[in-house]
This record gives sequence, C-alpha cells and structure tokens, in this order.
Amino acid sequence: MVVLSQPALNQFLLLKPCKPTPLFTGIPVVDLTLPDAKTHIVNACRDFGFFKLVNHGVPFAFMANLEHQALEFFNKPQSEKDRAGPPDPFGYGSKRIGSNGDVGWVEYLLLNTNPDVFSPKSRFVFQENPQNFRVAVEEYIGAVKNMCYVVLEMMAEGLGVAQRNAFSRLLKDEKSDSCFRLNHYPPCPEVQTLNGRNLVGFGEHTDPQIISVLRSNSTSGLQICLRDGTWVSVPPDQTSFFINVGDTLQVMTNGRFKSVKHRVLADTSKSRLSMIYFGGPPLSENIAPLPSLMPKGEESLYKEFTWWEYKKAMYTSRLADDRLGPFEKF
Ligand code: GA4
Repeated sequence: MVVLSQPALNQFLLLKPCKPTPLFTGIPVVDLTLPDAKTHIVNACRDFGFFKLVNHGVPFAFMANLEHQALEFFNKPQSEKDRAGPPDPFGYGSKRIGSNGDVGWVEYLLLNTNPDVFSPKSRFVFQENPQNFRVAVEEYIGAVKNMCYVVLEMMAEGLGVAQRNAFSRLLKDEKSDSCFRLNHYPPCPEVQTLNGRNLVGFGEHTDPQIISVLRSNSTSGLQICLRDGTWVSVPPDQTSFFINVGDTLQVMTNGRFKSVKHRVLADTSKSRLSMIYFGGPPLSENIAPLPSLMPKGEESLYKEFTWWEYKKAMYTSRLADDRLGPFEKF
C-alpha cells in the first residue's frame, strides 16, 4: 500500500480547483452482438476515439479472478513488490511513470504479453503464488486478444476496407509488440485537504499503440478529453470494456479516427484497479495510412515511420507530449 505524508503530495500533479465533474452520460456504448455494431464502432472512434463495449463475450470470472490475484500482489509488503521492479520498461513500478520525470498516485505492473518473453523479473511478479497469478493473466489476455481481433475486424469492415484483417493481423502476428498493464490507484484521504484540487493518478496522455482495451473495478477516476477540449468523467462499469483509439490507428486511418487523450484522478476513499491490454504492431512494421482509405488525391497526413522508430521517440517523451506531432506532414 502506498502511504505518503501530506507534504509529499506536492510532488504530484494537482489539478486546479474544479467543480466536481458529474459522470458523463454520453459515452458511446457498442453492443458487440448487434448487427450494426461495426457502424457504431466507426462512429465512436471518429467522434470520441473511445467507446464502451458490452456483450463482448469475455467471461466476468476471468476479470474477477485477475483482479483478485492482482490485489494479492499489490497488498504485499513494499519490499517484496520492489523485487519485481524497477520497470525497464517491464516490471513493478510505483509513482514514477516512464523515465522522464512523470509521477502519479499509482503503482503498477507492466508485462509483456508474449508468455515466452515474460521478463526474467516475472518470477518476482508471480512470487510464491506463481501458478494462480500467471494463469489468471494468461487466461484474461487470451480472451481479451480474441475479442480485440473481432473489434478490429468490425472496424475494418465498417470503414469499408476490403481486407478485414488489415488491423487485426498486426496484433495476431507472433511478433506483435503488445503489452499489458495492471494499475493500482490507492485511495488518498488527504485529497480532501487539497482545497478542492484533484490529485492525478495517471497524467493525461494518448496511447501510442493501435488499440487499448481497459477494464476497471467499480471505482471511478478515468476521464477522457472530448473533441471540444472538455474533460469528462467516465462512469465505471466492471463488467464492460473501454476501448481507446491509439496513435498508430490514427495514422493508419489517416486521421479519420483520433487517439483519445485520457487521464486518471485519485479517489479519496476507494482504490481503483484497472487492467489494460495495449495492442501494438511488430517493431519492423511501417506505419502509414491503409491504401484503401486513401482515395485518389488524398495525401498521407504523416511521414512514414516504423513502430520501432515511434517507440524510440516515445521513450524520450513525457506523458503529456504530443508524440505524433513530429511525424505530421502539415
Ligand atoms: C502510455 C501508455 C502505456 O501505459 C505505456 C506507457 C509508457 C510506460 O509506462 O512505460 C510511457 C507512456 C505509455 C508513453 C510515453 C512514455 C512511455 C510512459 C512514458 C512517459 C506502457 C505505453 O506504451 O506508452
């Protein structure tokens, strides 16, 4: 458990006093079993870069089991958790995010999604209870990946891309550079003494990959930035997934979809646990708009780059940086 004294809170990002944001009721909801799901997915990715997915077919037991295992890990003494860190980038981390000075009221585990390359540190992650935790992670990621392929194929169809697997093939590739994150945001009772300011759990950013699939417990905290620049709070729903468009999908759709800026605020009394699968392409993949999304005369808005080049740039950036900016042509 992260315990910090009051003065230490000053090290963290505090947001100016703001009216308590009511939970936003306009988040698009996509029911994966309905015939028009692909149209709703495309509209949501275009207008919000974000949507909630229901009737997704992933058993709730997989989510609940992983949540239980993850909390067992985060409830261990700090010294034991530290043996699974520091994150380089994989492993356990606390308060520091990335290596360029970002901090947040959060502790986390960042894992590679290819089981054979679970880093050597993973033996400390999975510790004395390796079987249960590892199995829970593998079972959950396996189901989420399959669901994600379906979403990406519907996206391609909805966009009128003839090759249904234009996006999903990148995640299905054995060299897909995907990762998985468990974030634990301990409650912060001192927030009440911050004169109405909010403590940032995870600062604003867009996700660099193609797509991110988030599931959280029923504690709120996630906010997204709408197209008009307003921040709204996403009502939590522990049975659903929240899908984020990442920077790479923005490029592959030549800006038709926009990656969504999002952040997480700490809660005064409840802890938040989220699990996020980040689906990325192989390192050598050239990232460019799909030719079928470029009618004659449409030019790419972006310079061509490989995912490896984007990753290199990403690791020298701060969380809130506009990472796509340097790759824009105009
Ligand atoms: C944001 C999305 C994912 O959580 C992540 C993050 C990564 C990290 O924690 O190592 C980064 C961040 C994320 C982008 C900029 C750099 C790298 C922290 C940071 C400051 C795992 C990812 O892929 O990019």
